[in-house]
Amino acid sequence: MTPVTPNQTSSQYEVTEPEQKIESLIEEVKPESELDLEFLYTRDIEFRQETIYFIVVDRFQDGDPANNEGPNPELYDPEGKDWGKYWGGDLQGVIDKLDYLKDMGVTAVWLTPLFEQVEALFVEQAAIHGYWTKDFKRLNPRFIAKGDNPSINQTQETKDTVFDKLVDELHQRKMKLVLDIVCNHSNPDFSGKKGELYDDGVKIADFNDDQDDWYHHYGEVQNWEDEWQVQNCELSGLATFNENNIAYRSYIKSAIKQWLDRGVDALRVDTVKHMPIWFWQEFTADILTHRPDVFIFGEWIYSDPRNDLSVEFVNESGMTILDFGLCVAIREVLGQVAEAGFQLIQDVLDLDHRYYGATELITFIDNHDMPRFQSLNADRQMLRLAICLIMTSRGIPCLYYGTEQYLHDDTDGGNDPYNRPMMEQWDTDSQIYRDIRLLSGLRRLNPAISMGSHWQKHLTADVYCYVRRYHDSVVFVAMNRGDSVTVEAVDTELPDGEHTEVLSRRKFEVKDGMLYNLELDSQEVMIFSRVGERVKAKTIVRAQLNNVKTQPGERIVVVGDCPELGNWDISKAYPLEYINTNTWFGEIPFNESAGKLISYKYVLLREGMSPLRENLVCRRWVLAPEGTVKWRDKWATGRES
Ligand SMILES: [Ca+2]
Ligand SMILES: [Ca+2]
Repeated sequence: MTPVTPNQTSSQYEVTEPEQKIESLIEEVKPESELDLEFLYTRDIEFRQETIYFIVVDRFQDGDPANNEGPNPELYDPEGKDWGKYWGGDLQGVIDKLDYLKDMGVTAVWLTPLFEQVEALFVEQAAIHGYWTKDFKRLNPRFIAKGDNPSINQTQETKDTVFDKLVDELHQRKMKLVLDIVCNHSNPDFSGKKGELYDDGVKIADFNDDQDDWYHHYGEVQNWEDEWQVQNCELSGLATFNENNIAYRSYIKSAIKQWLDRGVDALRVDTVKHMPIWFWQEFTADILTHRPDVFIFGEWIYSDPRNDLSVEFVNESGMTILDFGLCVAIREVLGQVAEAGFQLIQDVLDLDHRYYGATELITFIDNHDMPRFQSLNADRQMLRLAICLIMTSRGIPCLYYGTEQYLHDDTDGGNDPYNRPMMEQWDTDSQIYRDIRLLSGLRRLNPAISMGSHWQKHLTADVYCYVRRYHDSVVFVAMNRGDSVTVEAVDTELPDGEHTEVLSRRKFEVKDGMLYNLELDSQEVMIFSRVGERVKAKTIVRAQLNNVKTQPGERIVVVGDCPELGNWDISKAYPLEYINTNTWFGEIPFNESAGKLISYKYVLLREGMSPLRENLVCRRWVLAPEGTVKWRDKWATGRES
């Protein structure tokens, strides 16, 4: 029973108390138990306060010219003009710019896949994006120092590579590394070598000589409405793994675990809709058993709260996803200035109740697979509105590299590959750079942004005012995409008195919770923040209850057998906060019962009626002696009592 080594960046999750105390408790309860203790009080990474920055490694910064030619100089264009070839960016370049990112408020860096790729052109394109892997246990030699890929079967024993230096430099700055992984496919056909796969330099599979059934052989997806085809057939000729093969599953999981052991903090998972959900459930279970404090999000391309399959994936796969639904709406409203206006964004947020964890979705306005936001709309003020929106809305914001420098190339509408230009400047005084720095700080300071509910307060095609609320913390946002306008009165939920607007430092007077005659300039955005009391305790449980349908006026409390939960006295139970019609959430402080086994259940309180308790004996948990843990529970239907 080895405790998981906490990574260096999440000291608040460390468990320093000796295990023995817990161990004796467990034995009291279940002497024959073979359960791993970690399961009972698992720390869980809290990622909602992070600000993610997504880098296409080859196009960010060339920190090591010696690796540019790689194994095949023909795939490198020193001029940076051939969009299908490598241009020289690498991990040393990322390290060189970490202070630039840190100062901007970036707390987590997502890099395109770093694994060794096929070294060839396929449809005039080299694997600069990293999604054509040849060996999941080795690194792309163009991204690391010469000699960082040692001899066969030794990659994971060498710990002084540029990759390790990157992890170390990130963690020294309290930043996190998001590793981009692909489980669905390896690589396409080039010179008859489709799907040649290696295990740290040793060949283990070959699509064209697939004796051990590592791949599916069903050809290209023909009908995108056919779920079986989408999961089993090929995408653009990529050799598609046969997940029914246990040897394949063991290989891919062992590869990812090795990189986690080298200090990776989070995973971004490619093409999740192309594999069955049972595969992902097994995958996330194994990964989280290996490292419970790893945060995982997937790419379900064009996921949408109206799409049952992508919603099911978020709720049942063990990972969250990139929020394409909100991305599309923001691009329509602020990029293409759709006539319907902000209602399109509200329509998406109104469906948050479909997700168990809407506050953990990854929000973004563009990425490497679509034209950059500014290729839709070059107006810098509109970009500013879009950035302020994702920095203050529910979800975890992810910025595409260069956005802060207004980087875009509009050739052919700016779509792939023109959405991947080389970084050109590093201006730490650009408006967007400064906004992100400010709002990233606000996200960490004010829990209403990272964990709270969303309330629309004023909505026209051009003007959107909303409140984020968690307990007594509030953020009020007003934005105007049109001509200057005066909003007669808008409810801010802020306490009365003078408030300083976050972006402009101007002062405003709030009366009866309202702002009166609020003048919004053309394309102006205003943000107000009030930070309430923060919960402090030895152990904080972030309890999330889903699948409970409440009516206005009803409340949810947690009652249990310990003083913090009222010793089964419902009048002393701990109240949760309403997030949306499907989700209640609260940070519950534990001091006296930290490190102990407790029992609890949820109770629905209704005006004029007796409390409705969950219909189960109770839930049980051994609380971590200190740190933060999460409970993710689903309401067990109560019966009338
Ligand atoms: Ca280089
Ligand atoms: Ca597949």
